[in-house]
Amino acid sequence: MPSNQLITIERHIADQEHMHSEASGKFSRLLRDLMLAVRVIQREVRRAGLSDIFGMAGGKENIHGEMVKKLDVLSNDTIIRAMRYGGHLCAMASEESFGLIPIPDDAEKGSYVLLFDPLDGSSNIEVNAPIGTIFSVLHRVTPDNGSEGTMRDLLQPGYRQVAAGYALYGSSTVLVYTSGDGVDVFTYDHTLGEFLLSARGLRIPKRGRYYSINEGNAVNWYPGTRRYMEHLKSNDKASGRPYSLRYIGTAVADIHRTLLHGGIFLYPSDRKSPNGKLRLMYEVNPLAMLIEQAGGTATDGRGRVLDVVPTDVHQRAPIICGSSDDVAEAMKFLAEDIEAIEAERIAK
Ligand code: P6P
Repeated sequence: MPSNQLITIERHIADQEHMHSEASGKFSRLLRDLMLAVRVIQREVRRAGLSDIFGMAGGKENIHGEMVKKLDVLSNDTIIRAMRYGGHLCAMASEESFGLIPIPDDAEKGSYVLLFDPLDGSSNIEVNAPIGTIFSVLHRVTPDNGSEGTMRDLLQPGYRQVAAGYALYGSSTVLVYTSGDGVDVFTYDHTLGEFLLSARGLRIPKRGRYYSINEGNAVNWYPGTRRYMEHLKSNDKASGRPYSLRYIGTAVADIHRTLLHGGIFLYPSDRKSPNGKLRLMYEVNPLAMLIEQAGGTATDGRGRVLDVVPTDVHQRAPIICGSSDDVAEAMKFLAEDIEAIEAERIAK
């Protein structure tokens, strides 16, 4: 619900500190430092058209072989620089970095790990479409004794996240965040340089009227996905069909609309991408935590996606998420795909 109070995100995080008894303020300082990085990124995103920051970062490729744009590199470096000496992290991982990002030898190692996609939707940079930053915070599982973090601290299932959120650089810059006690929305006030609380306890509608999927992948869809899409596009006034298609191609933007207006977002398993396209640790898990905290559902087509036990920090995961009634209906169709996927796997 809208908030008419004047509360900055720092104040809000400090107020929520009681949620993390072991935090001793470190949790708040972690988020405070992350918000500084987001402010810097949003400044550069807003200036991107002015300074020569478009184009490729000297033709660099990221670990997925994708040409990396300068803003990706800058965003990645900004977060690392803002976080590595804060004393609250023992390790990081990013879409733009190969493996574990260590905390420097001369820096204090803390109790948390941070996983992030520094600039989600970078293919939309040049066309001025919304892009975003996604983050996920976990408590370390190795001894909290000031030692370096390990891959074990990073590779935890999504239900163990202690906080998750995203910044969406759209017509305004919003930050959507949860630390397990519901979803709160903050809007950036450029005149103050502050994120101000704009909605508290965001709840996703039980059902929506939008579906969000890349229809260009239809040729690769399994039968259940195809039948579900035909169902959504057929006439049935009583259930509000046909739904409208909305697909921006930036997960943060498509999920933000789904959170506010309801409906369903899908990047499912298909014959070309058996594990979907989105990355589990720093895209799917944080977005799924927000959807669930807002009262929605997030599945990988088999079960709760937050229950998936990761084996690689860059692994992909199918995601079907949004309004609980819409996802429940989708699963009636997609259940058929599980058999088709299994049959094709055995046949190979
Ligand atoms: P496609 C952006 O590159 C991204 O990782 C997500 O933000 C977005 O949802 C997806 O890829 C779009 O992928 O295949 O539809 O272009």
